[in-house]
Amino acid sequence: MYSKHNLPRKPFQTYVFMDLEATGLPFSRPRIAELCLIAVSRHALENTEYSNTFRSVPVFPRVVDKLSLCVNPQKPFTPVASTITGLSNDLLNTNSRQCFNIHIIHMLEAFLKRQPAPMCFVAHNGYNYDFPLLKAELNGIGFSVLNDVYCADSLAAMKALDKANNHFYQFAGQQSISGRKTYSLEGLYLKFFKENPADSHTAEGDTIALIAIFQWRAKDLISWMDLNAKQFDEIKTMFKDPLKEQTKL
Ligand code: DCM
Ligand code: MG
Ligand code: MG
Repeated sequence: MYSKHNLPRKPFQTYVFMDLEATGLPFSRPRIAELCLIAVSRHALENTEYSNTFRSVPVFPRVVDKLSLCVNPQKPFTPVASTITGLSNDLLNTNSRQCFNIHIIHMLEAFLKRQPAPMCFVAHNGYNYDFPLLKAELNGIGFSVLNDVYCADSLAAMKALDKANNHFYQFAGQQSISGRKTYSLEGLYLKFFKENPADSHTAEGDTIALIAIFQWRAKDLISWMDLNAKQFDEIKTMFKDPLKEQTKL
């Protein structure tokens, strides 16, 4: 557990769960259309409660801070992205959403300043999608760092824990037709709780589902992230110059 300057770091005090919706997959150089952050204390995660029902979804922490925003992506959605998210350029324009701008930075900074440090962003597939995409948007308006924030990918964590423990943890979700195990958010949720998560592919719905699957193995995931989280500074941007992507709509 080391900080940027290779000094020992305290265990994370806050986990900031995050999900982004955007105009498409990485090859399409997507732009953010919705962002949700839910900050939960280490204490709440370590003391996860369950209602009595067998295989029930863990009780959602009572004390959290939430930030959920819709953003005008200034780029056309791919048809698939629009269908799964329920968002479209028309809908965001009709509701006069602003683009990813300085006000988002101010909100992010203020939101993070209220959380006890050190803190860690957690996103599912975050190393391949959410963190590099957030980085691209921040770079696009001239910000490269979020000071002293770490980040960890829950999908990478679950794969690593499964591998290290000879699949004892069995994080892998439903078997797909091909027989391959999937670590998708929906697959894991369905496997753990025998029901579908609510509001899939909305930023808040996916963030809430992520918190539930994290709570299911909170102790192991907290330990893994304490050891393996990366500095947000270390994350490579998904692409350069998102503003070049701007399309007249
Ligand atoms: N996405 C996509 N096509 C898919 C899955 C996702 O274009 N089959 C894009 C649009 C989503 C974003 O990735 O807004 C984030 O995915 P998720 O909703 O799983 O967080
Ligand atoms: Mg996601
Ligand atoms: Mg999502």
